[in-house]
Amino acid sequence: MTRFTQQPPTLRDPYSADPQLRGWLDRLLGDAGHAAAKGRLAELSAEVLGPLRAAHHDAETHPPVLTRFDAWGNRIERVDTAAGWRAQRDAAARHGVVALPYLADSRATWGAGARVVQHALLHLWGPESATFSCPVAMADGAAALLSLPGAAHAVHRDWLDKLTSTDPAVAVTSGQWMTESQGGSDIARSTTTARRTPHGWRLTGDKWFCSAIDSAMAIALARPEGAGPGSRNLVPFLVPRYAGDGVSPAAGLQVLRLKDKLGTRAVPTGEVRLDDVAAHPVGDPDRPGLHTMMTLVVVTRLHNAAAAAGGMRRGLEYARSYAAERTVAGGLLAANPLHRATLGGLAVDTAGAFALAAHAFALLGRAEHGDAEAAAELRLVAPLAKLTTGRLAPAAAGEYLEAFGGAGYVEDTGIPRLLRDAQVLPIWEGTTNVLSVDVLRALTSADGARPLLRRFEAAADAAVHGLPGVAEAVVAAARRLAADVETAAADPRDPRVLAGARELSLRLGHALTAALLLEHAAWALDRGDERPALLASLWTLRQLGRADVSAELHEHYDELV
Ligand code: UCC
Ligand code: FAD
Repeated sequence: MTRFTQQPPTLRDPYSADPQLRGWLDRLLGDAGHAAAKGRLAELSAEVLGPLRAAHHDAETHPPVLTRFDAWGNRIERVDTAAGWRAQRDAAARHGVVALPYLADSRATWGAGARVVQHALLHLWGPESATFSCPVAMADGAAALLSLPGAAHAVHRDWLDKLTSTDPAVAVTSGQWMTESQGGSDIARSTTTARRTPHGWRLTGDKWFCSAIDSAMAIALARPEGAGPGSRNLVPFLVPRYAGDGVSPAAGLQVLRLKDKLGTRAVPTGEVRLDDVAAHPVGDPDRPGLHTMMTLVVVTRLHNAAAAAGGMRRGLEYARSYAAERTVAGGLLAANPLHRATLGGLAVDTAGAFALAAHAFALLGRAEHGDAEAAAELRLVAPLAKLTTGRLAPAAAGEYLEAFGGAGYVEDTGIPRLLRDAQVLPIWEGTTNVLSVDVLRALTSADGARPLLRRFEAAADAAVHGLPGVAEAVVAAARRLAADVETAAADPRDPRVLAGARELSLRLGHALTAALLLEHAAWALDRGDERPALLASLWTLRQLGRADVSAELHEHYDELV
């Protein structure tokens, strides 16, 4: 009897096999800038294919374990993680995934573009990181926060140096403790308090979701005693997680439980009790404000978009590989028009998610380098990128599973993880609805939608090179959006406006994506590269024109997938 076997999907080198990534790096960094990054990207890519894939598998199959007490009844609160998780920690430091934008030599080489290079690293590594990309995101956010002028204390500097170290023996990651059981979206309800003592500040309260609880520090929101209610009176505090020995928990800190989660299973996410735990305010505690904390949150939301786009890219790659081997109805799946159209559509969505994430990181770099226009655009692009990619990723992941048939539902193929891990992306770092309300907030701020509306106009011009109907779809969508944005900005608290916030935000996100893809396509056409124009046209027709482009997706499968 012959044993029945199926060919497992293989992975090509994620850097050299991703023309969109390479094209965007050429444009955003210039040829010389991209050339300067190639060595780093190729090195990480090679590691992703080998040791990091193995480490990823190890960490996923050996979830973290919390031991609260030793055999003698002493409280130890030890979190044991897999060797693979620790290998990811080591790799994140060595490859500078957090550090890159903060290093003097990368700033000298790429300037604001260091954030673009960082995004490329995340894109390559994230899907094989066992979600170590989560503590990386929070460490980056904490580093951005500690880089603010208001965080100039020696304690801040010391932690910033560790967060941005490329030496695995020195580098640390951070947690981000915002959520409390009574409200994760509604941070205003936070009850954790901060008390000033002769020996410094002390925090007391319960934090309900604390991811990467093995990290050396966290940034926790707390309300200084005597401060008023509401989110405006919360202050970010730096909390060292461990005592001086680096092993025992900080005095007063308990990890009550690890969450049993649908996905992100390698990440230890704890429920934490703080009872007079030593902490250092970031910024002036007498002048509280959530806006300081939002420096961190904007960074982590961008990482979320990067994770969505990276995960979608990897799902596509696996599905492409499987389709090239699997036979149905007397031929290869990759030759079947309907399957080709299905994967072609996913390739277009993947390209859109990448464009949003890449653009957001480019803006972040420019904003951090003092570009006020970029900062104004980022205010709107950050929630749009997070919420739009956060909805695309689980939808795509569901399709990737289906593309494997039954094998996609079988745990040890590794495929179900794509869906489980994608499903967190629209929840943490602010749900789709909460970010849609944030979009309304941003639309009423100083520059409002102006930067986006300008992009839509430029896109309409660029679209004339695309497939028939593309320019018309952009112009019509832009006109409708301009009117709807004006209505929303006039009275963002009107229940009818609030009810439509999600729909409006997603339409804005899709139109922004079309604009970004078209902008890139126009640049690429000048260099004789027609693939980006195909992607941009298909995205625009599908998302803005609501057209059925199945025949084109089938026809152009080899270019798209
Ligand atoms: O989930 C989490 C970590 C997960 C693990 C890490 C994953 C990383 C990605 C990995 C990839 C693999 S941490 C928890 C995340 N939680 C949230 O994001 C909270 C969601 N809720 C919101 O976003 C809400 O919109 C709030 C809490 C930010 C605001 O609600 P309020 O209370 O209604 O706030 P207000 O009154 O509208 O605004 C209060 C202040 C104002 O500033 P001031 O006081 O100067 O007037 C606002 O302008 O906050 C300012 N503000 C902002 N500033 C509010 N939103 C923003 C913003 N987006 N940017 C700048
Ligand atoms: P709620 O706020 O109760 O939301 C319930 C529903 O109400 C949602 O559908 C939401 O969209 C909707 N809703 C809420 N407000 C509005 C509104 N104004 N308008 C319209 N609809 C609204 N948090 C941390 O601080 N640190 C962490 O490290 C962390 N790690 C996490 C890890 C995982 C795996 C998960 C799943 C969550 C993590 N979180 C963390 C918590 C996460 O940020 C929150 O769960 C999230 O922000 C939602 O808050 P909530 O759970 O209180 O839901």
